Order: sequence, then C-alpha cells, then structure tokens
Amino acid sequence: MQQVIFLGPPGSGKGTQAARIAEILQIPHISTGDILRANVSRETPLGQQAKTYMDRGDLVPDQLVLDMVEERLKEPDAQKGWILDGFPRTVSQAEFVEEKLLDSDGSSSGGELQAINLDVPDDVLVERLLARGRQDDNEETIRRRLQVYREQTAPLIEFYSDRGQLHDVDGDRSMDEVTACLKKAIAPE
Ligand code: B4P
Repeated sequence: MQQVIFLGPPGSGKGTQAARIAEILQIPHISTGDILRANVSRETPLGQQAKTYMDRGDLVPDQLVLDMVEERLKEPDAQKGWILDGFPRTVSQAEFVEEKLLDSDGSSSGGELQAINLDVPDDVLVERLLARGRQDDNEETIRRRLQVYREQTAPLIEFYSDRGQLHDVDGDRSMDEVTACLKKAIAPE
C-alpha cells in the first residue's frame, strides 16, 4: 500500500504534482485545500468555519481538518493507498497520520509512507501564486501563508527526515521535469 505525503510551501507545486503522481500510481489524490474550498463554496458548517482562516492565510484549526481527513481516509478507494496533498501541515497533524497508519496496518514502521519536500525559492512562489490569482492569492495573504509555512509546516521536514521517509526534490524546474524526478524517487521501475 503506497502512502505519499506532499510537503512544500504554498505555490511549490504540491497540488499540480500530487495529481500527476496519483494518476501514475492509480491511487486517490486527497487535497485538504480542495476539500476545504469545496465546503466553503457549498457553505457547509465546516466551510463557514474554515473560510475566515483561509481568507487570512492562516491554517484551519486542527480539529476541523483531522475529522475531515479521517472521514476521507475511510472511503473504499483510500484502502489501497493515497496521496495526501497539503496534509499534514503541523506536527500534531503528522502525529495523527502516524496513529492512523498504525491503526490501519498494525505495523510500527508507518507502512510504506514517503514524504516529498518540494523546494522552491520564495520569489518564485510569490510570482506563481500571483499569476494563479485564486481568492487567497493576494500579496498580503501569500506573505502570511509563507510565514505560517515557515513556523508550523517546515518543522515537518525534520520530522520525516528523522524517520528516513523524506525525499527532497527541487521544484524550481518545469512541471514535467519535477514529475520525472518524483516518479524516480517514489516509484522507481
Ligand atoms: P492549499 O490548497 O494546500 O494551497 P497551497 O499551499 O497554495 O498549494 P497548492 O497546492 O494549491 O498550489 P501549487 O503549489 O500546486 O491550501 C490553501 C489553504 O487551505 C491554506 O492556506 C489553509 O488555510 C487551508 N488548509 C489546507 N490544508 C490544511 C491543513 N492540513 N491544515 C490546516 N489548514 C489547511 O501550485 C501553485 C501554482 O504554481 C499553480 O498555479 C501551478 O500551476 C503553478 N506551478 C506548479 N508547479 C509549477 C512549475 N514547476 N513551474 C511553474 N509553475 C508551477
């Protein structure tokens, strides 16, 4: 069972590459950002709570996100593997993934979990996000998201490196070059 986590700052290509790798490996691409945005646009209770945080560039509180991911990982298509894009984003979310993996496969190694860190310089990130122009892609929110990334998500690089599960990948290249490099790292033939 292949379990892949995409780390990386906003705009590093997580969503783009996670979708491509999911297609190659034939496992579901689970993006917490996409699930949250779908809830915001349907104006569900979860979406109404999440919107304020997302508009500011802050992380949505763990409890809302953890319940949402737990439900998604119970779906039948996720039983043969998954790619998590944008989750975990905090150490406590990473601990949650470890607990759930232990529950599901009974091993203490976290199964075949692999974490990808997409590395891209800040000026390139800002340029990409401003060009995309999503609702939360204005300059002030982007700056806040980068700060939140450095404070809360970057520590996960060490978390997965310590466990021998990290692949560092240079994301400042063409999309096809990044995909080729990821494929080699995650699914060598
Ligand atoms: P996300 O949806 O995860 O958004 P993101 O970090 O901006 O990355 P995204 O995946 O969309 O962009 P990508 O790098 O692929 O999160 C949005 C918000 O949701 C968060 O701020 C937070 O509030 C909330 N949230 C989500 N998950 C959460 C969690 N676990 N806990 C708490 N809150 C959570 O691509 C960006 C752009 O770059 C695209 O336009 C793409 O086309 C372009 N691009 C990609 N690769 C490129 C390349 N190689 N060359 C040129 N351009 C490229």
